[in-house]
Amino acid sequence: AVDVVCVGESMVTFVPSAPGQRLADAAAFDRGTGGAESNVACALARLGHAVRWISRVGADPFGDHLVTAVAAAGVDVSEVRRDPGRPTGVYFRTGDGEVAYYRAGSAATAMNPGNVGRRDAWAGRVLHLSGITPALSRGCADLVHALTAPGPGRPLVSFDVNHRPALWRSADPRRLARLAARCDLVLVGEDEAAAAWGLPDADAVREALPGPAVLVVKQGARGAIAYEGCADGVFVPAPDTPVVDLVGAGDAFAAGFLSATLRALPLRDRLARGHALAAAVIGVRGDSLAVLGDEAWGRLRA
Ligand code: KDG
Repeated sequence: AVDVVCVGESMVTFVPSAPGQRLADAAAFDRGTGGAESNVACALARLGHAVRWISRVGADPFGDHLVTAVAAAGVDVSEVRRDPGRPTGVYFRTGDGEVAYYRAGSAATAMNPGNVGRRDAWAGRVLHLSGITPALSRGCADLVHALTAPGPGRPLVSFDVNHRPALWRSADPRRLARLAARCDLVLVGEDEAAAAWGLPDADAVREALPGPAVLVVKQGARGAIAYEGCADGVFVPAPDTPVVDLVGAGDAFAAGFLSATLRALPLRDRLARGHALAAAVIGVRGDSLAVLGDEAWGRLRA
């Protein structure tokens, strides 16, 4: 039985080998793997859950690398399709927000409701999606719409808003709020909610999104507030942790929160698990926790 299905694009990532360099100046890059949903999938698998990642990658060496890397974390990649006609997406980033995507027309942008079926995407206890996917193409937006529609057998649908301004450009980010409203668990940063929707704080986000059974509003280094049902928000502070690279913190948080959700832990513990995973990814370079060894994972599983 599958616990969690994650659907979304993954990319090979390149970060300047010399920290602090701008993309325009860097001559050497370290390769890694990125992609919000596969980051979540890998972390959940390393925490001991049965996870499937559904996506499309090119029939190219970067596609080989992604499939191998995600499978190595213990994720079921049997539903990842290889597209000989489109490349695998790649992206370059620094540690402080500079991003250059090369993903337009990538294999994953060809996902749509015709090639990713509900039967497969709804096969787990949880389906995890993010707001990156609807920004990739019309087909991807239709897919997220189809997978978040009500219907018999729909699992708990988790949605990380992941507003990426570089992908939305002129598109209206309120579309993200409409998609989030259809989901059962929504994760969003307070800064994202302000930038995308003009909402000033966590309570305003809950007012604007009363539907999801659970809403988590992350407040960066301060902590996170979660709302469940019509109860007041519960705040859990984040641990004080040295920052090496913030990218991937949201994905790790989502994985920790989802893992604790699968274990039916109380809300406070779900938030604490989210923080613990986020702290682990913040302490290492790269988008994911792929570099953590077995011992570190053993501690995170405990
Ligand atoms: O959360 C980290 C992701 O944003 C990163 O791995 C790349 O998925 C990505 C994206 O589209 O920005």
